[in-house]
Amino acid sequence: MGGELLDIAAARLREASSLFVVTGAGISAESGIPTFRGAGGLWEGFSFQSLATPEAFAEDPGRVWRWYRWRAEQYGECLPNPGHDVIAQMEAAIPEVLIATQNVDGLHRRAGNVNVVELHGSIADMRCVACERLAPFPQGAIVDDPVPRCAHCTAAMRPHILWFGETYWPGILEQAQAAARQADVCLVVGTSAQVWPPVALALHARDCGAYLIDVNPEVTDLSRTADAHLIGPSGTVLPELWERVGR
Ligand code: BJW
Ligand code: ZN
Repeated sequence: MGGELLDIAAARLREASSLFVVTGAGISAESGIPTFRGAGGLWEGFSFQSLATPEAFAEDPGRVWRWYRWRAEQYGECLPNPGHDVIAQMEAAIPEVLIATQNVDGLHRRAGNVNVVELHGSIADMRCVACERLAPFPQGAIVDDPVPRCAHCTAAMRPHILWFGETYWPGILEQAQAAARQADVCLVVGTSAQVWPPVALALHARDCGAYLIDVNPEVTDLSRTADAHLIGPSGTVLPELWERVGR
C-alpha cells in the first residue's frame, strides 16, 4: 500500500465533517464470514446466485431456508474485527456519518455503529410472504418443516433479505442517497462492486464532490475510478488509515 496515498486519504478524512461509508462482504472476511464471489461460494452444489432469488424460494423454500439457517449459525459465532471497530470510531469522531452496508450479518451494529442502513436486510429477521410482518429469525436446530409459518396468518415466512431482482424497500436508497450527496468523503470497503445500486451510491457521492476511497485487496471496477485505492485487507488498512488521521 502506498504510504503517500494513505497520507492523502487520511488528510481528507481529518478534514471531513460528513462521511458516507459503503461496505460489502469483504469487511467481514476477517471475522470468519466467507465472501460471496470467489472461492468457497458453493453450498450443496448450488451457487449463491441460484439461492438468493424469489424464484429459488418459490421452487424450494426448504432448501433456501436450510441455507440461511446454516449461514445464521455461522454468523452467530463471529465477532466484529478491527475494520468494523475503526468504522465505529469514525462515527464517534465525525459529525455526520452513515454506513450503508450490503451485509446482513449485523456486525456494524455489534461494533457500536448506530447510523447503519442495511441495504440488503438482516439475517436477524424473517418476514411473512403474505402480510409482511417481521419476526425474529429462528434459532437452533431445524425440526420438522424447515419453513417457519407466520404467527398471524400462517403463510410461509422468508428471510428478511433482499434477493436478486427485488426492489429496495421504500426509503432505504433515498436515505443513503441523501448521505452520499452531502459527503466530504465516501469510504467503500470490501465490495466487488458487482451489484447495483450500491455501486451507484458511491459514484453518486463522488459526482457530488466526495473524495472516494476504496479499501480492497483486489482491483475492482470501482477501485479503478476511486481517488485512492488502498490495497489490502480492511482489518489492517483501516486501523493504519485511522491512526494517520489521528482524530
Ligand atoms: C476484502 C477482504 C478483506 C476480501 N478486506 N476486502 C444495473 C446493471 C446491471 C445489473 C443491474 C443493474 N441494476 C440492477 C441490476 C440487477 C441486480 C444486479 O446488480 N446484478 C448484477 C450482479 C449484475 N441488482 C438487483 O437485483 C438489486 N435490485 C435492484 O437493483 O432493484 C432494482 C431497483 C433499483 C433501484 C430502485 C428501484 C429498483 C438487488 C440486489 C440484491 C443482492 N442481494 C445479495 C444476496 C442476498 C444477501 C444475502 O443472502 O446475504 O446480496 S447478492 C450478494 O452480493 C449479497 C451482497 O450484499 C452483494 C454484494 O456482494 P459484495 O458485498 O460486494 O461481496 P463479494 O463477495 O462480491 O465481494 C467481496 C469483496 O471483498 C471482493 O472484492 C474481495 O476482493 C474483497 N475482500 N477479503 C477487504 N479482508
Ligand atoms: Zn403473515
